[in-house]
This record gives sequence, structure tokens and C-alpha cells, in this order.
Amino acid sequence: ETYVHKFDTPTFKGEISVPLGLYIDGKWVDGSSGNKIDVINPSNGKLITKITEGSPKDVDLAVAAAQKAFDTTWGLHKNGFERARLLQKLGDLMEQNADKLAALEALDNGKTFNWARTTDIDHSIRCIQYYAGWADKILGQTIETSEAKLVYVRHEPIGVVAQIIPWNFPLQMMAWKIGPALATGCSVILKPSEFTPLTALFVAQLIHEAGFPAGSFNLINGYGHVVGQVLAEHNGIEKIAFTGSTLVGRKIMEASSKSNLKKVTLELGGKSPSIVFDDADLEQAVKWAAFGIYYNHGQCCCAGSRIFVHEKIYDQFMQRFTEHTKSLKVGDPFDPEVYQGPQVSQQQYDRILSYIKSGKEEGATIVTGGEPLGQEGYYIQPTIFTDVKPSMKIVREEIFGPVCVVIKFKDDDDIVAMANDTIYGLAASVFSQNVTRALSTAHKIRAGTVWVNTANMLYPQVPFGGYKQSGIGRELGEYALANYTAVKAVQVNLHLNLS
Ligand code: TXE
Repeated sequence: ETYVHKFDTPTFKGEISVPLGLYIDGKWVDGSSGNKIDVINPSNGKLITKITEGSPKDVDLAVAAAQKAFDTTWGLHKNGFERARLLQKLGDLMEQNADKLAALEALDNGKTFNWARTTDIDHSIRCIQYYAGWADKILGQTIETSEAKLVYVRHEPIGVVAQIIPWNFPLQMMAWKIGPALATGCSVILKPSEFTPLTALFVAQLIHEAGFPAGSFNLINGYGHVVGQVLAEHNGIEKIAFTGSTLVGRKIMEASSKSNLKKVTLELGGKSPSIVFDDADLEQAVKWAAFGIYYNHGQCCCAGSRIFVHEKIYDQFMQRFTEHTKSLKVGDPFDPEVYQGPQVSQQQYDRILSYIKSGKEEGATIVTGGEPLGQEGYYIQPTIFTDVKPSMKIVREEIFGPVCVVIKFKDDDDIVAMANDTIYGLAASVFSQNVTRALSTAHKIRAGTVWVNTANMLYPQVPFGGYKQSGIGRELGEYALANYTAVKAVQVNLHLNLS
């Protein structure tokens, strides 16, 4: 069964066809439960289509197919060069369909077509191409022990892996996950977010077209507490990679520890600081701090949601930052003038508004925004809070919307402690024109990424992940390969009669 969506928008016109089933063992199937999941358009709250809901039985079928592929046609049975060719082909097919992918992402997630096209889709293609480059460069080592021995290390694919991804960057999260897994020869079972399944379904077709062996990639849509939980508990899965909330990250680890101790990597929440020193280039700092929080409607795990500004430039910064915030156009994701579309779902919309309410109740001041927008859809005004206290919920918890707090600071010693006063440690931005000040601060921040005079920049070749409760392990770059390989040392006795 497929769904055809007709687009007639200022940025994209045409028809796109998306399969609605589960992709298991190289085939599209209906699923054993007969249940469906509604796919909602966040710009009006209306139904787009219904996709198949996977069940525990479907997970068993996918695990069996993935294991069979790993043992016969994939894993160590397909050499690195062949895996590279398949990933290159996939990258090419994604490139050919880039506009369609951007349109589907805008429809399903609510991010604008233009942002989706130039960031999500381009970045996803580059990520797949980057890991195509690694597929035939998986190197072990030889290790000297004695002249009578040959000792070498193999980096073998770990086996069947499950990958659970969220809705904020549906296609990018898929690319980050499947890129290194398929490059190293692991068999994949992917569970997209139930809120944003469309681009993953479309790309599963492209994976099929590229010619990956049946069972090497499987896609099961479903709810987190059903399919997600079953994947995390499954004894036939060797490794699970998850991006999402810290709450669910804990459940994944717990399920792993109670089942087969599958290896776990987690990419979780954040409450990233942006620090603006008094010697920053103010115009640049305003631009990047705004991008840090408002990009993707604030729905970034690394969003710079706590902005610390030196007291000497605080007033100037606030004036320009507020102007900038007010100038951001919120509206239809297919309008080329629009910066910010709707939040992804009713659930997220309600969550963000309840955080705004709590900020007001706890006595913080709203400088601009603070209200929903429009008659329909999940639109929220970009919002700035000041006069906050460190104990407030809006300062401590991840809001995951276009809402920031701006806090004044006095000296360089205090700011590091203030920035690090969080359970999270995903990212930070530092704005200063003094290289010593910027870098010494960068080194003291407990976070997996520190941007200096920029924000939210990601490259497939640069590792990304969290300190503290922002996660375990690193994605992207060469580091991600280690998540999908098991290290085996082989010791050979050469019988040379040497000691
Ligand atoms: O996330 P969930 P939600 C944060 C952000 C947001 C909050 C809640 O603060 O406001 O989380 O969002 C699957 N076992 N982030 O509720 O539930 C689920 O189906 C296994 C940060 O949407 O964590 C989906 O595929 N899987 C973030 C995925 O987990 C389960 C991105 C993420 O959903 C499961 C998203 C279970 N028991 C939200 N329950 C980031 N780090 O970028 C759910 N899932």
C-alpha cells in the first residue's frame, strides 16, 4: 500500500509516493497486528495518512531476517568495497530525490522546505557518502609481542543492531545511524519516530533500489513503548543506538541490562549554554545565539537555550537580540519567507506552552513572545525570558521549543560554573574575539561539542555526543565506527622455538 501526496506550494510542486508498510527481509509487508498509526500534519493538525503499526511479532521477523542476512549475504560476506558501492548508490539516489525528501520532511515535521533542503537533506546525503568512504577502510592492527607470535586485531561488524530515532531531524538521524552501521557490515532494524515516519519510509525504498541484500536493512514503524521497548529487550539484538529523551534513554539501558547486555549508545537531551563575553563581535554573537536557539524551532538536542551575557554589553545585546527575535517570521513551512514552522506535534506544543506558563508563574519576565500563534497548527512565538533564577524549571529543564533564558554574568571565573550547572553536557557556544579567553573557556566546559563564535554546526566527519546525562558514546566521524564493530585479537603461535 502506498500513499500519494500532491504538493502545490510556492517551494515545491509535484506528487510523492510513500510506502506505508513495514520493510522486512527486503519486502514491504503489512504487519501482523493490522493496526495503523495516524500521521498528522503539524501545520494544521489534520491527518495526512496512516502507516502500519509494527508489533512484537514483526520485530521477531525482522531480527530473524537481519541475522540471516548477517550470516549469509551481509556482515563478513560482503566486502568493504561492495558495501561502499551500495552506500554510494544510496547517496546518489537520495541526491536525485533531494527535493522530494525536503518536501516530505516539511510536510511531516513542520520544518521549512528551504531549511530541510539545505540542512537536513544535504547533510544526510553527505553523511551517507562519508560512511561509504569508510566501508573499505575498516582497519585493525598488528601488535608486536614476540618474534614467535603473530598478533593481529580485527574490527568485525557487531551483528544485528537496532536503531531508535526521534522526530526532530527524521532523515538526518536515520543517516547518522545507518551510515556507520551499514558501512561496517551490521544488519539494521530501524524504528523511526511514530510522529515523523515519512522520509524514512521513502528512503527505505531507495535502499531497496540501491540493491542492499534482503534483511541487511529493515524498518519497523511503531510506538516507543511497544516496538521500541521490544527492540531494547530483544535477545537477538547485539547493539542498540538511541536518540531521544533522557527518560527513555534510561529505559533502554535498563532493558539492555535486564536482557542480553546489548551494547548501548545514547544521544539524549541538553540545556546548552551560549556565553557572550564583552569582547565578542556583537552582531555575530546575536546572529549565532539566535540560530543556536531558534534553528529548527528550538527542537535541537544541542539548542543553546541558556544565553549568558556579560554585564558590560548586556543592554546592547538584549536590544539587538530582541529585535532579531521579533523579526523571525513564523508560518507555513512551504512559504519561502518563513523562518520558523510549527512545532512537531500537539504533545510538544502543549509541553512547550506549559514550560512558558511555569516560567511566568515562577516570576520570570517575558521580553518577547510567550504565546501560541494562529488559528490552527502547532505554532509558538519565539520567546525570550529574563529575570530568571537558577532553580527555575525553564533554566534547568530541556524545553525543546523556541524559548530561551538570558542571564547576566560578571566575571570569567563565575561563568564556567554557571554554564556547567546542569545535568546535561551536549554542547556550548562561546563568543569572544580573544582567543585565549575563548579557548580556555571552551576547555573548561563539560560538553561534547564547544562552538567558538558559531553555533549548531555539524559535519559528518566531526564526532558528536554528550558528557554527563546527555548520553553515552559518540556519533559521526571515525568514532561512530567503534559503536558498530567488535574488536577481536587473534594470537598465532609461529612455532619458531623462540621465547
Ligand atoms: O521523546 P522520546 P518524545 C526530548 C525533548 C522532548 C522530549 C520528549 O526534550 O521534549 O524528549 O519527546 C522512542 N523504549 N527529545 O516523547 O519518547 C519513540 O518512539 C524504546 C530530545 O518524543 O524519547 C521515538 O522513536 N523506545 C531528542 C524515540 O524513542 C522508545 C529528540 C524518541 O522519543 C520508548 C527527541 C521506549 N520505552 C526528544 N519510548 C534529542 N536528543 O535530540 C519512546 N521511544
